[in-house]
Amino acid sequence: FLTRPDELGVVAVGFSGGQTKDGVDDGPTVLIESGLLEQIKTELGYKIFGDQTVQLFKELIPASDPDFRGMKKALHASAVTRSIAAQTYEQSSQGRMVLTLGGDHSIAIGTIAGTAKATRERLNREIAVIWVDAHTDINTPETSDSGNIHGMPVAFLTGLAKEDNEDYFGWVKEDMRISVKKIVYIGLRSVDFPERKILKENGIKAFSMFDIDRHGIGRVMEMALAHIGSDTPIHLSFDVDALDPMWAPSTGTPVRGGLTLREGDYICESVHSTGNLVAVDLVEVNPRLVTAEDATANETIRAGCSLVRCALGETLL
Ligand code: B3U
Ligand code: MN
Ligand code: MN
Repeated sequence: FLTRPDELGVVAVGFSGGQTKDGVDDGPTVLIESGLLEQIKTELGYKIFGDQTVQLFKELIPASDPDFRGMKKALHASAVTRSIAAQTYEQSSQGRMVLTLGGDHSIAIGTIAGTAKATRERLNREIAVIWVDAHTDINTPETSDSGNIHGMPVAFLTGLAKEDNEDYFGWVKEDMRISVKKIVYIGLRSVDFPERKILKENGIKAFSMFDIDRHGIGRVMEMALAHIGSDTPIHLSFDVDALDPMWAPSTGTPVRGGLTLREGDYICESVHSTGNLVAVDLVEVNPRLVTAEDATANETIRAGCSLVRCALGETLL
């Protein structure tokens, strides 16, 4: 294993400013209240480090935050993700696996920047990223229709979107970036036209729901891990909307035709079993978006907890 097998650094991020729906800032609170960290300690045997109280980053809200290059609330998102990067860097530098509970997916700018830099310094290695999502989140500020930053994290992390101003993600420097060659997408089914072009032009590896139907999740994971190469540190960034809304309805932008819970768990299990996992994000759980069938958001919370436990080795002990 590339990290200490019994230590976990936790970062709990109640941030919703990368999109426009309230409630995703409650995600980490409900995951923790449902007993996730307790299970990780008592059932999986990890010692937990880091600030386990949910951070809301209200103190980082600027007096004024006008659109910048079409991005909404970019000053705040930049400041929050910069703080998250410092925290994942700190945990990862200690050789700990890092678990970040979100929050919307914009926070991955911080989580991945931090682990990428720490892993370069600690192991002299570039990380690979497995991005499990219905969406590609690779819009640049210029290609984005919505201006929502949760649709842009991969562009900033790969340098496809660049900015000099440190107040607007200019703090993401070369040593925090990842290579387009080392990203693999799984679960895609809602990709904007300009994003398709970006994927093609950069030869980015992507397994859509079509590929999963065609080959099965087992073969897709074999191909995904083969693309990354063995012996490469892996950051798993899991957007709960990759799961079908049957399993995870409480999320901001549900898209039908997604992964079953077992397929999601299998992805997490197979990444865990490589021994190369260095960080996990679970994002976009929004307990305020409830349905007639699930007025409590319980299904989504249970699914989120299951994914995290699988990534931490529950089923493979
Ligand atoms: N691609 C669209 C929609 C979207 C991206 N991520 C989510 N939705 N969750 C956008 O806004 O960039
Ligand atoms: Mn996402
Ligand atoms: Mn998504």
